[in-house]
Amino acid sequence: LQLRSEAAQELGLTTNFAPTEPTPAQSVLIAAPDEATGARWGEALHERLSVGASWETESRAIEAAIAQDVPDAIVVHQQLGDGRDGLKLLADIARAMATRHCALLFVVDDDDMRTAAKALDLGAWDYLMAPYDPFELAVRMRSQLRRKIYSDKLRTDVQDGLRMATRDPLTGLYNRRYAQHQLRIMMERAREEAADFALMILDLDFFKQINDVHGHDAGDEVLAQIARRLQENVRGVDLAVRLGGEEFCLALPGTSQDDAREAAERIRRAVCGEMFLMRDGTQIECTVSIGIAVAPAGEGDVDSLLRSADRALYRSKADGRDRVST
Ligand code: GH3
Ligand code: MG
Ligand code: MG
Ligand code: MG
Repeated sequence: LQLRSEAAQELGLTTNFAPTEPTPAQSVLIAAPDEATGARWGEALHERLSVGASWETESRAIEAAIAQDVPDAIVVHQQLGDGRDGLKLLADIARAMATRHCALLFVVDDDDMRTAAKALDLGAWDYLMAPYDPFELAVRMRSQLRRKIYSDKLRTDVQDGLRMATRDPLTGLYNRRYAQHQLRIMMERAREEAADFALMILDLDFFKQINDVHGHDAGDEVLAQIARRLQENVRGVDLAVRLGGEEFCLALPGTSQDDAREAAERIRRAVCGEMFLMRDGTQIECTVSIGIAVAPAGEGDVDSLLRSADRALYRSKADGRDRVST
């Protein structure tokens, strides 16, 4: 990027900004006091930083622009074209789910440091005071856009790390370690609400044979498809876990013994009712045995509930598999 401003040269700043890694195309939205200011700033940002810059002067148009495409950075002027308080808009943007990670640059109109301080408190990343020098706007925006790249990357890295720590890579389901922690929380909540809490353990039948006949990769593919079917057949509040191997667990808050039995029958059919289609066209049939345990009003502890579901599972196996036991 080139900062072509004479002011840059006067200040002795380097005019060449050579990013060390490819910079993603970034976009800036300007919430401007009037069309002329919006156009001037937009041009300054576009020319000096080669970012996409658009501007709006009325809160409705600003909100519509954000709803259509969330920008990387938003410049908010203290006084908007329709008389709306820029600080209020800033606060809304900083709080909203869609925009809370946008870089926010606030432009103080009344030359009052207290307004600038308020803007920072409300979530502005930086501020600018009148008179507005397009060069200063570009320089400050450049540094905020860089920050934005690093903060996005950090957030993605943290999310990836969390995902790796809590999920099983083959199926994308939660892993046993995360489940042990989460089941405790779910059961505590059930007890507080005096709501029934149901737990199911699912174990695939004769899965060793599937590996022996079709190969381990085909077995893996069956496990991944089963996980998908499981996920599609539980509610958002339920927890689906791969306990290990070909063993899964489902936690269903607010579910009574009767409801759990009904849900388990439905899940048994949904998960194994249809054959599994491999990439090479092979169809594999597989059944599942399920054991259910319910903690009425959330009473009891997770370990004994798991043990009791495991005993029920054993009965399903002993009684001939492909069935549900309580
Ligand atoms: P049943 O449960 O009905 O008694 O029979 P089973 O054959 O399923 O018995 P068991 O639980 O002893 O064996 C489970 C087999 O699942 C052992 C192993 O070959 C297979 N398995 C476990 N984890 C994986 C995996 O990640 N991928 C594949 N492909 N197979 C797995
Ligand atoms: Mg087994
Ligand atoms: Mg098995
Ligand atoms: Mg097993």
